[in-house]
Amino acid sequence: NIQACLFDLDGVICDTAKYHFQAWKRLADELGFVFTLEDNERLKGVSRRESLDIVLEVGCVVADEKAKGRMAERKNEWYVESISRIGEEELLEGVKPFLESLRKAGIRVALGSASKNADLILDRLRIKGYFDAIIDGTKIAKAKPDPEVFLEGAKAVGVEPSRCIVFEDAVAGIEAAKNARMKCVGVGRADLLRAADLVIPSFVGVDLSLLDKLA
Ligand code: B16
Ligand code: MG
Repeated sequence: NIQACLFDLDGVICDTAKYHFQAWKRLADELGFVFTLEDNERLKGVSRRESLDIVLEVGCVVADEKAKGRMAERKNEWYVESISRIGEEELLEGVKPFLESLRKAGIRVALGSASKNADLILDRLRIKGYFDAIIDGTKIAKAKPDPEVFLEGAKAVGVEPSRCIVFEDAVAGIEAAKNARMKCVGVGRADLLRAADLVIPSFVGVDLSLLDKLA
């Protein structure tokens, strides 16, 4: 039986990708090259520093470590500025009722995100109280597809990996769940998330019966 659900943040609970995009685009504008929404797809689920390397590659910009550190910091300041203003309305549809039903059923809930801003985002969305554990970019050393973030989540809520379901929108995240020997529900397009055990387009209408399908 499933005893815990582990959630990715960006793309699963909230669409923060658009704010990441605005901030990376602002950096690209300053550096004098074009950064498109399509380029931004490559950053989903990827850590901040790895994202910067991809952005600089798009612009064919070469920079030393010190300069890169400053760029990542400025991008983050702009990003934090936008997410500091978000509210409950940015919660993706269906997420809150599903979190509520998990709580009522006594299923443990954890966050497993690459973001170092996860705490702030959960605060702004007013859903922190639904999480028994928050494992984010400040607590892990190895990025997805390494299973660390989800294994730590399972450990924090005291549940065996085989009894956990991961909800993920990124291919690397699904791989991380599989590497952790957990069940995985892809959130998004079935043609892109083939490695998941099951794919849902969104949480609209999703209830506890989903857990039985994967048990
Ligand atoms: P930060 P997730 C990821 O969140 C985003 O998908 C990715 O685009 C971002 O670069 C990464 O967090 C790091 O975020 O700059 O806030 O530390 O999908 O793992 O919840
Ligand atoms: Mg994600």
